[in-house]
Amino acid sequence: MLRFNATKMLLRHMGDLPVVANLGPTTDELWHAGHRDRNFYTYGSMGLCSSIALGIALSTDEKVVSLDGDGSLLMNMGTIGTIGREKPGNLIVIVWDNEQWAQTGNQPSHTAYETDLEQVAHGCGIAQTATVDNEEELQLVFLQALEEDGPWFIVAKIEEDEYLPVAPIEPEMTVYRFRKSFGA
Ligand SMILES: Cc1ncc(C[n+]2csc(CCOP(=O)(O)OP(=O)(O)O)c2C)c(N)n1
Ligand SMILES: [Mg+2]
Repeated sequence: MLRFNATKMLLRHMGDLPVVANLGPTTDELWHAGHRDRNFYTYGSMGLCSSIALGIALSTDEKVVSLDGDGSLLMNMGTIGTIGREKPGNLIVIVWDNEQWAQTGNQPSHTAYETDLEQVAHGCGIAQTATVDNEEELQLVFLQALEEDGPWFIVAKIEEDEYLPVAPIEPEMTVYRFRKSFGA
């Protein structure tokens, strides 16, 4: 599965829901798939994607989608425990798992070895989990996650592709646009 194609598919089902994107190509591909006020791009903030999404989920009744990365989540694995503790029913975490820290030189991450992030989520008390390796399965579980209470934790196994051009993101504008979209 390719992250860009899968991102476009998710956006087609997402309507106006807020989405937080991991730094680097995940953010770039979200921007290219469809720039919108409710995209929160986390340039530079490695490891904080799902933490930010958790905070947003706790402050709104809308579903909130986190598009995280295996390497980033591994660096801040405590956030999975916090999600399991707080259990926001409206949070959907999708981990793009290419089993590597791709953008810094394709170093294999722990998920290329024994670490199974779905089992970690389960062990942290998150009941709604899945691991998928193709777009059809991801679509099915995502549609279910949009309908049913979570928190959801979905590991999406992906292959690396050519990178798209870096998106013209300005962090201050991201915060301004995003907050304004909630009426703040
Ligand atoms: C605190 C911190 N450490 C290291 C980096 C450098 N860095 C940026 S992205 C990245 C790898 C991210 O891996 P992953 O989340 O799996 O995304 P992928 O590159 O595979 O798309 C690293 C190590 C950083 N930005 N911040
Ligand atoms: Mg990765």
